[in-house]
Amino acid sequence: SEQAVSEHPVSVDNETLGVAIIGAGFGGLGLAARLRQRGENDFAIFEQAGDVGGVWRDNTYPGAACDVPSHLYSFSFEPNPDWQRVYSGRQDIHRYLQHCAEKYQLHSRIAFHHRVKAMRFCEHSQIWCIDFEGQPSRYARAVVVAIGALNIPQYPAIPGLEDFDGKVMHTAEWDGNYSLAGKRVGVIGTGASAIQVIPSIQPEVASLSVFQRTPPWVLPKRDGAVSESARRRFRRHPLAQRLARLGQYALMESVVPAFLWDSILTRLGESAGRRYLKRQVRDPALRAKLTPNYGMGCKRVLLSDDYYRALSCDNVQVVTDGIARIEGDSVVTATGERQQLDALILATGFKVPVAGAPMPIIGLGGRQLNDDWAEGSEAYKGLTVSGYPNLLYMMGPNTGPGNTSVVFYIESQIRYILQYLDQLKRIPGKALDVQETVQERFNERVQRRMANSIWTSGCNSWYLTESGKNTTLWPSFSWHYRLITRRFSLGDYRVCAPHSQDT
Ligand code: N01
Repeated sequence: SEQAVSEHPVSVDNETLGVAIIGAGFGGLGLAARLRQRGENDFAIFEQAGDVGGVWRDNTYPGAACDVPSHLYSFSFEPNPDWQRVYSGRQDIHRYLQHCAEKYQLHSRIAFHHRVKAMRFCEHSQIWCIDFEGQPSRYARAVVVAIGALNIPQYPAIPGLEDFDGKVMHTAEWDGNYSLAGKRVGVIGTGASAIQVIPSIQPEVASLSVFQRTPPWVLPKRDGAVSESARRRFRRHPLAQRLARLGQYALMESVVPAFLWDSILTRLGESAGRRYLKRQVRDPALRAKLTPNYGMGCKRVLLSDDYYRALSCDNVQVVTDGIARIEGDSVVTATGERQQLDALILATGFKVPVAGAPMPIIGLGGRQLNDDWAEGSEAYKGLTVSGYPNLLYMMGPNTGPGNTSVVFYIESQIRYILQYLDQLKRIPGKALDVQETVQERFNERVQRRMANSIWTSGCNSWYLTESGKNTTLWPSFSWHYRLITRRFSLGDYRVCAPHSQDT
């Protein structure tokens, strides 16, 4: 609430940061590294945890990995010739981010264990006041919210879940001290996290019940180790690595038309998915259960070399009847069937991203971002929101990639933010607020493009708000996003001068 934020007007002094970056994941570290490259020090990162890495620090479930190829899932300004696998595991990505923090000497600029409680823009001084849980408030001219899109676990509303007589773990809150060996385990969900955890735990558990509500589209991942000779080549010839990155980019970007327009490409993708399922699953009854019933791409297309194989194992059963409730140590399905379990894994995803900020953010005239975004979040180019001067979002509304690398988008945003910050230096004491009409026109164009896409074709995905609006994905090619964020235009913004009275 507004009371949570310090009410006193603050003045610009030496204690006021040029930029406060919230979050030390890919976005926050990337921006900070680029600031460092430019010799700038007037920034700090506030991180709620005790380490860098964001989702790659937090999602420690067995099998956690990235379904975007490694060379593409890294900063273009910090290539890593030593990636061990075509698709990296969580730990390798986490180590890469730790390496970036060290190389760019970011630790001295990171305040760990700083969880933001609330933020308020002070019109009197044109600076942001940031309140933390149990830490003194800090002030900054600009705030970059780089908290990631998928960070709050979604617990399913299943009657009796809280009283389950066994171990319950969400994939994003894994308990590494709990052993699943020899246990009767249930997994709820069949999304991107589930298809990674299921094959990883299947060999060690006594039995595995997979509760599937919607069968996903799955294509082969074609993962594998990167040979030592390839790594040597990448080390010696940076151009070879750049070409590998470009190849991976082109491959991923080539699927975008299938999502934007219902086309022959979509049909080809679906038939590849069905052929893969047929090759992997011999049992026709199981195959029928696993056949998707919606257009490919409407939910995230999943890549796996071992998911179907794991589901075909003797100790696994796929339950499709729907979960009615949980009683004692049993999951009871809609048909009354009971599955007795020792442990229940919730691979049920995250709260709809950017549907609201996880903390109160108070802008001009006391308006709250959560109120403004109640019907679905909106920003200009996913980055700035009218009424919240000098607040910048990374991976904000409608900038999620459907099936390519988030890092490409992050780098586009970094470029824009750096230009924004340069502009701020030219108007000391003032702030920039994106014009409402500019933001509105931009979002009308986004939603017009979205209307023809596979994402609004009727399936129920986390991409959509309750009213069916897609406020998460970018409805075009990623190079298009790079193009529109290439140049910062002052004409899109209103310059705000300090008020004599704070409102
Ligand atoms: O979550 P999800 P996720 N009863 O929301 C089911 C990123 N990611 O953690 O489809 C029964 O996709 C739900 O069923 P349905 C990536 O962006 C990236 O897997 O709604 N089932 C679904 O099957 C991804 O998109 C990587 O019918 C219930 C599942 O739970 C995002 O994270 C790896 C239920 C949730 O799937 C989220 O993926 C992993 C209920 N009450 C994740 N409630 C990379 O490799 C939900 N479900 C980069």
